[in-house]
Amino acid sequence: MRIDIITVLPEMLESPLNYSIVKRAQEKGLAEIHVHNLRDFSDDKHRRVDDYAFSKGAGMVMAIQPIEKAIESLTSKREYDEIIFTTPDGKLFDQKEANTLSLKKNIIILCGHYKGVDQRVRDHFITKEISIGDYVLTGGELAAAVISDSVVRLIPGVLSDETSALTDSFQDNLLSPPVYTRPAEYKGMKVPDILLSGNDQLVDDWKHEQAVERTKNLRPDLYKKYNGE
Ligand code: 6GU
Repeated sequence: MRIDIITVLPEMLESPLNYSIVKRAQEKGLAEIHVHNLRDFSDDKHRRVDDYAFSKGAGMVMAIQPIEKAIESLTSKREYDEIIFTTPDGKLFDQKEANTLSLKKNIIILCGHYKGVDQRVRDHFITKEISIGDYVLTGGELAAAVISDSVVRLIPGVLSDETSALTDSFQDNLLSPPVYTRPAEYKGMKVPDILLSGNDQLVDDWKHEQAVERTKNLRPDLYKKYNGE
């Protein structure tokens, strides 16, 4: 899978996507992440990418020209499955969307900034608008990093069996059960006996029970979905 990210702050995206599983996915050739500086596509002599809104008091708006040029420079080279815009008024991102995106070949993520982007960009170039939660970030860069991270780890071959996405929280609308490692007892705090029993069936039943209990207590909204409500 190839992800092209268009941003006014490329430095903000270099580091978060160069660690751990996402780094390994790129080294294994399973994912390619390319970050592009929007300013490089501005025809303005000062490399400006924003301008005043037509309506008073609306602040600065990302202009259409550099965005069209940046997108065109990519779409002229290969076909893209989605052109995503990160924005607080987009559709809420979730694990289902991450699963869907992980099956795509090429995607573009345009990071929102300032007061917004010229509506013509959204109407004519963007195929999907995504928000990562009901709060406001200073820009779409962290959202693009969140989306890329959650999508890349789902690409087949990226995770080992041990860390398989099948056991992730949210995969079946259940939170993960608690986990423990050695020692079996630390300063009087004990690991549940059942985990030391060696009975795989009992342990699996216990884990499922714990996952259901945790979900019921911590995420009643998810628990409803789990029960098919
Ligand atoms: Cl995608 N962008 C911004 N600026 N704020 C957000 C967001 C995106 N998602 C949640 N808050």
